[in-house]
Parts: sequence; structure tokens; C-alpha cells
Amino acid sequence: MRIIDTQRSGNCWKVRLLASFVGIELRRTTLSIDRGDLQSAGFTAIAPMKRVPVLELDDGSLLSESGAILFYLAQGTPWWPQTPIAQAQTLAWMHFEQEQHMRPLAPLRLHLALRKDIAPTDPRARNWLQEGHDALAILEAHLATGRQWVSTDAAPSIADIALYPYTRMSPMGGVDLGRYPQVQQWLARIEGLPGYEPLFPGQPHLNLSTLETSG
Ligand SMILES: N[C@@H](CCC(=O)N[C@@H](CS)C(=O)NCC(=O)O)C(=O)O
Repeated sequence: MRIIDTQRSGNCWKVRLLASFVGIELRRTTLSIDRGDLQSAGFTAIAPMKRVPVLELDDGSLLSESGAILFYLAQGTPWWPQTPIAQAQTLAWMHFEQEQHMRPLAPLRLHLALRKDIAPTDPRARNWLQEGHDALAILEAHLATGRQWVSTDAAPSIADIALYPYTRMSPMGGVDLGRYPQVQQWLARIEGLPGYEPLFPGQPHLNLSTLETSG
């Protein structure tokens, strides 16, 4: 299997993280948004939604959307829970991530730290910051009920993976994670799991880096 990704994408990180946790080896083709690779005809041909990640299966089938790819890769592993209720709760938190969590936190990091094309005082940035805090406060309150993981208490699921990257990288957008002790402990639990893969392989100190070193 091959992942088509970009180096700093949190959505792509989710896929590499799960693959690493479950021991699936992914070949990697790394594109560059800055260079305009995602606008090329070649990329659009394999990714009609014009977004990474894309997973290419060994038979040539293509999958888009990080959540759908996580679902596919987690089949038959403990990362996709077995009971319908736990599956539904996992999906609920994955929808929360896309709608309320990533929607503000990804552009906040993108524009303040990576592109540096919006000032923190810009009303759009202020709005993303507020909405990002709202989402993190929900996550904090959920974890404060004593649970170890987001959607099932017994073991981490793909909901934990979906919520991990943009939470981990949120300080790049000016978020003070010190306000969220439960969230910080949950991040540390994920990072302590066997197979944990940082944003830049083998270099966890670069999780908040703005580097684009290749591709
Ligand atoms: N809902 C999608 C979002 C994917 C997405 O927004 N990917 C970004 C990189 S993190 C992208 O491809 N951006 C392309 C662009 O900005 O042109 C998912 O979860 O996979």
C-alpha cells in the first residue's frame, strides 16, 4: 500500500500513525502544497477531492478522506471496536474532530505558523482560536470523567488517532495546552504506545516544526 501525503499535514499524519501502530508498512509519496503539486492534473486524476491523504491499495484502488482511510486500515485490529455502540461512539468523535476540532485548529496552524499570512489579531485567527478552545474544552471535559481514551475506555480507537495530530500541533496556532491537563495526559498516553510515529519519522522533537525538508 502507498500513502500519498504531504510532510506537515495532520490529516496525513493520522494515517501514518495508525499504520505504524498496527504494523502496516506504507510506501510514501510526499507532495508539496507550497509547490502546487495538489493542483496538478496528475494529482486530481487520483484525488478528485484535491486533498491529501490518499491511500492507494495494492490492487490500485484509491481512498480519500483520513477518516475513511483510518476505518479501512483499522479493520480487524483493536483500533476499530467490535460492538455497534462503541463503533458509533468512535464515529461520533471522528465527526466531532472534522467538524468542530480540525475545522478551526488546522487553519489556525496553517496560517499563523506555516504560511504566516495572517496575524494573530486578524478576526479570522481570533475566531479559529476561540473555536479551537471550545473544542479542546469539550475534549478536556470528556477525558475528565476518568476515561483513558476518547471513544472506548478499554483501548484506544481510531477516534484517538483522528483527534491526536491537530491537538498536538495546536500550540503552533497559539493555543496554550496548559489549560487542558487531561488532554495533555491523553497526548502523552498516545505518545507512549508502542509504534508511535512522530510527524517526522524518528524525530518527535519536530512535531511542532514548520520545516518542509523534502518532497
Ligand atoms: N477531510 C479531509 C481533509 C483533508 C485536507 O484538508 N488535507 C489538506 C492537508 S492537511 C489538503 O490536502 N490541503 C490541500 C490544499 O490546501 O490545497 C481529511 O480528513 O482527509
